[in-house]
Amino acid sequence: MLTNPGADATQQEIFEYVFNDFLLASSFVSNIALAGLTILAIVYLGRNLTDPRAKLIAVSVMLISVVSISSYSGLTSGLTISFIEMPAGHAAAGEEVLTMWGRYLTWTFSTPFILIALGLIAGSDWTKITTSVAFTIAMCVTGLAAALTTSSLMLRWWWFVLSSIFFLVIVYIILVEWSGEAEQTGTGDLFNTLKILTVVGWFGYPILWFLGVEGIALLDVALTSWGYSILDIITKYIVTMLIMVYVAKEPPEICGGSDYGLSK
Ligand code: RET
Repeated sequence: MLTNPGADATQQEIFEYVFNDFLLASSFVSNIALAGLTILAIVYLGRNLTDPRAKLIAVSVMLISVVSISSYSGLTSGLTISFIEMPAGHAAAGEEVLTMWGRYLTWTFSTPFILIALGLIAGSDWTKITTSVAFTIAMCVTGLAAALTTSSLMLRWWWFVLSSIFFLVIVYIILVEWSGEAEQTGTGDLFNTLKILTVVGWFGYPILWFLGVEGIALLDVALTSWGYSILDIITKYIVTMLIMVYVAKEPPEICGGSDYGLSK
């Protein structure tokens, strides 16, 4: 049943391929369910919020799951999956391998909201928050380029190196800049937990990319996909829940007052 539909596969063939592989399909569907539950939990926990800055953090974390539910729907339907031929020298050279390029594309939209929420909790400024957002977009788009480059193996790895350099900028902002700021803001305890979950979790993505079919092809597609899905559970839903439980109490450390963010 699991015959490879190849590079000219129709969307329906990809859809059927995904659903013939229980492990692969469940790695998508479970995340649709979790993203949906997380959105409902945010609505519930945030129902009494009044402070505009606390609400901004709640909206940011909600958007992570809004992007996620859409991303996994795209993968499930086969819309954002393709079979692409690997270049010469790759472990699967000449074969057409399943590439979940929708993941890399949608991280471009989800990771900025994780960083906005973290930066606001640390009490950082918009210069650093915007810098981290710009670099995560650069990291995800170059990661997408790495996955979709079929002309040369060297260029795939060059994109990977570029993306990794952008990633290190983000790691620096979180570990050095925001950690220090969070101590001063008084959110150090929560930020410390979020920082560990985020930095450790985020390092898992390039490691999986490296070990999976995109990289040295040590892990098969379904295992790689579950790897990403588990990392998503940690870096998105668990991080979101920790943030929302804290923000729901509207502690003064994260509140901005009723005129916060007014544009007049
Ligand atoms: C890639 C491959 C190229 C090198 C690097 C990567 C890093 C990806 C990361 C993704 C984080 C995603 C999250 C998604 C949540 O929605 C693109 C895998 C460095 C860090 C947190």
